[in-house]
Amino acid sequence: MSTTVQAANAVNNTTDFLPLEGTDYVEFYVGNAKQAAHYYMSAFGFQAIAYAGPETGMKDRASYVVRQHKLTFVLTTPLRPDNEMADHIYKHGDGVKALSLRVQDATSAWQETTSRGATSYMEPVTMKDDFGEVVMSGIHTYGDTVHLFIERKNYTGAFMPGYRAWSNPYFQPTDTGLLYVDHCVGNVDWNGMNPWVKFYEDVMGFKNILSFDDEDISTEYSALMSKVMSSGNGFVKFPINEPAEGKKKSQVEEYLEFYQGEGVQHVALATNDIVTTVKDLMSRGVEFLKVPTTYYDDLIDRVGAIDEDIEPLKELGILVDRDNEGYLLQLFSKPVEDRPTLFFEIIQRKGAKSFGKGNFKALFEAIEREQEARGNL
Ligand code: TYF
Ligand code: FE
Repeated sequence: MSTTVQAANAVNNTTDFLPLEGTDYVEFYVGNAKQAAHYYMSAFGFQAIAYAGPETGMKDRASYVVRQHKLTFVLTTPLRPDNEMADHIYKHGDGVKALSLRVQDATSAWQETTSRGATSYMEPVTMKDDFGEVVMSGIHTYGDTVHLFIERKNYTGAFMPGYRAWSNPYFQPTDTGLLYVDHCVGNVDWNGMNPWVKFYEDVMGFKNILSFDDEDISTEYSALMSKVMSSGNGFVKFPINEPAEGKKKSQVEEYLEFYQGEGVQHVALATNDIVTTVKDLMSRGVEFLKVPTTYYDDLIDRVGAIDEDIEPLKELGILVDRDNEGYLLQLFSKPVEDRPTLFFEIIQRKGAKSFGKGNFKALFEAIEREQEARGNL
């Protein structure tokens, strides 16, 4: 057991060559963006915000922007087969293409990262319309995933130039209390974790704040290793998983097989009231992993006193873990596509800055039951 908790890097000042203000949006490449947008609205409680497509001058795609508090998703689909979007969907199925990061200066972000070895995805471009100006640039990360740097200046339009405001007065689902992106996890190839840790350190100035080795997180079957990378100010956190040798196939291996390579495994969405949020999501059809009810028998012995009643947590299957600074509540959805690839985590932090190590065993056993049912263990 060699979990290492390194000092929180509170000291962040002029040395941060890539100051990030947070996640601007997550863009998904999907087979049918119209229907995917409807799913995130009806099931997760997002609101319609903006649309881009042939009607707005984007001939090759349709993109729907949906939002809930500070959480913005873009659902994009190609309208023809001969492009990068169609290739992405053919290979990976629906998945995350871009983890877009808000910056003050997208030109500097691109220069600082590409000069440190990042491969350019998109040179800085300035986009203008009647509502102002947005500058965007981008670099490649693991697999076919990219980071876009978004500089919004004082842009006042619905989303960005190229998009128009979109809403449907007859369909405005209530929100489910999802607030912002807490972290985004990448699954990378065998022996890929340390090279990608080095990439986030060298190219983006991130720090490794937590590490889990295969001893920490091997269950009877699957095994993995994980290192959590954090931006200097802690606003952006990217854990990186790689598979480890276990008795049977690692859940990370299953992902790599079905995603046909490296990619985003889960996006963790923050709430201030996980019981209400999860009840609401369940009633709208979002499916979650279940742990055995024995998990709750000794919960208070393991995590100490908590503000919440145990009964609703048990009923919904919500997991709890504690660290030096507080505790957290979390729950994981089943994959949201037919391939066992991307899923969501719902997380409520009550002081804790960790990732739920105390839940790994119960969680990974729940994942393995699903793997088993799919015949992939
Ligand atoms: O983000 C994390 O580290 C936690 C735990 O396959 C986790 O949510 C790690 C790996 C995994 C599922 C969850
Ligand atoms: Fe997580």
